[in-house]
Amino acid sequence: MSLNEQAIRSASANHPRPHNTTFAYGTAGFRANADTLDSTMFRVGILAALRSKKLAGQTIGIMVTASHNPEQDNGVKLVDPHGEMLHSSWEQYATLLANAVSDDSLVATVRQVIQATGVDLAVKAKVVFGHDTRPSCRSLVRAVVDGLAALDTDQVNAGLVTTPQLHYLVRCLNTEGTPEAYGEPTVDGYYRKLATAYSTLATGRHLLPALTVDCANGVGAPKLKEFLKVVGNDLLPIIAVRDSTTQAGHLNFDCGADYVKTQQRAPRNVELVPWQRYASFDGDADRIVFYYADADGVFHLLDGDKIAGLVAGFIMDLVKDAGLDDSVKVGVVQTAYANGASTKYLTEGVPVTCVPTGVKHLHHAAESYDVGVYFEANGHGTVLFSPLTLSTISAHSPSSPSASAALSNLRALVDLINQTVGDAISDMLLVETILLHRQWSPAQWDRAYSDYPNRLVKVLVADRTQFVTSDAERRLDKPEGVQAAIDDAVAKVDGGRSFVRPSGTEDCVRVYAEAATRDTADELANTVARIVHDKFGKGPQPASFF
Ligand code: 16G
Ligand code: MG
Repeated sequence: MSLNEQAIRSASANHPRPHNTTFAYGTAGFRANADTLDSTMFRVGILAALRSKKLAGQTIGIMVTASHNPEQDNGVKLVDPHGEMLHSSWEQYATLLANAVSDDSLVATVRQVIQATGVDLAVKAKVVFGHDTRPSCRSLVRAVVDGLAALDTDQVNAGLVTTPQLHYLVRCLNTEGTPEAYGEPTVDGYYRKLATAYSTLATGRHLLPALTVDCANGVGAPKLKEFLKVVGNDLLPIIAVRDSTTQAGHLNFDCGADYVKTQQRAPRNVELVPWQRYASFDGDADRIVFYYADADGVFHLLDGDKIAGLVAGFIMDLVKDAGLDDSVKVGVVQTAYANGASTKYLTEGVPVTCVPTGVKHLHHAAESYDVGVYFEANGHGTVLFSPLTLSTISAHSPSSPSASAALSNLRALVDLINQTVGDAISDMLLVETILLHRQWSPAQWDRAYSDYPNRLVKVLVADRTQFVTSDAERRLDKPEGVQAAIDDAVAKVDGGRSFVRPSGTEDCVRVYAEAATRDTADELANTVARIVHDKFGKGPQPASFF
């Protein structure tokens, strides 16, 4: 079969590329102001079709979302057959296609990709796509569909879904009818799988007070409500707030996981009742953080690091109680943003790996453990069970009634966790399950360790590509000399740690600092930010970077 160049060219004419814009496939796909993205969406449709053809017609996923970004932005993430992020070797092709300057050069670039990757055009492509609640999704999804049609692709429209639901669908569609079948490939199937697992784990336990969930005014709101109808309120008392998806400008505005984590405070106008549990999703519901206030009204964050500690401890206990601790080992994967106190706490009980920022890195590293718990501090994460571990868990025969109870809980946990990607709804159920089993208040969960004071700041630089890191982003190799200056600054501070890395989603460099006290952490962040800004900064240097 040959390439239908004419189909591509004429469809491309309806999706002209904006001038003077360069697109780059970043940490999690393309992300930009929605007005600039029509041509990119069209081309992503083409790329997904090519990727599917390359992988023998397996289903590829496309999610139109800009996650926690402001409402006027949009973006797109590509999902590989197992439900994981697009393989990094194909990111360059995404970037090439997005930047082809004319309809003709787009056709030439498609040819180039086909040649470089050995795509067989005779294979029928299959793609499933979905979108979040942004008003711009409607027309951008149409552009995706045009791209898919130009390569005569079989399409499944998943409609309005959370990002992790789309990942789940991809994996289900590709494993349906095989021994690895992941679940029924529908959103209802997703709800039923999670609800059944949660009911197994929660039934008969003494209920905790209701959890208040801030849905970031995004897709998590309707999807959480759909799920609650399936699971029923008796087992899972939840109060949803910031659940408006129809009012313009509300998405992620002064609420949501990113706001709560970076501002270290509750969503605006959400009054925290002391000692009650709260959680925030982000705009596409693939992240979650928890928090509470103490009797003095002081805000306490339970972020991805705290979730990782809670989850790893619980799974290790279940594995031990089930009599599997000789054959199933738990490991944790973090990034340099993990609070030093969490790393110290975890290392006392489990192996801990540090990898560069971005889910693809964490996911990959977690695959090397029997049970790999991975979480970014920002609340994105999940748990992976290796294929061997899954068969060990399903074949094991317990030696006592208590081992048997632990084993059935472990089996239900495998189904409760969305193993394709971090999932706010699934992670929420996981945390709720553990708190229910432990009968813990958020303050009891928080007791494991106290975070070191820390500060994250942005520095605007002329060219962030000058910044090259190593050692899982904890050291700067380039520009030369900067790392030595950072080392000097860190050495002067009690308990100091600091690193600098270029953002993969915004045009800036990020500086992280932590130290023994609030003041010294803040001071260290400013000192290191000044080191960067003095030589490479753009615009006037602020008196303080936060
Ligand atoms: C993206 C990543 C997230 C990471 C963040 C870092 C995925 C699905 N998402 O949102 O994991 O924490 O980028 O952003 O990989 P930064 O590079 O701007 O600091
Ligand atoms: Mg997100």
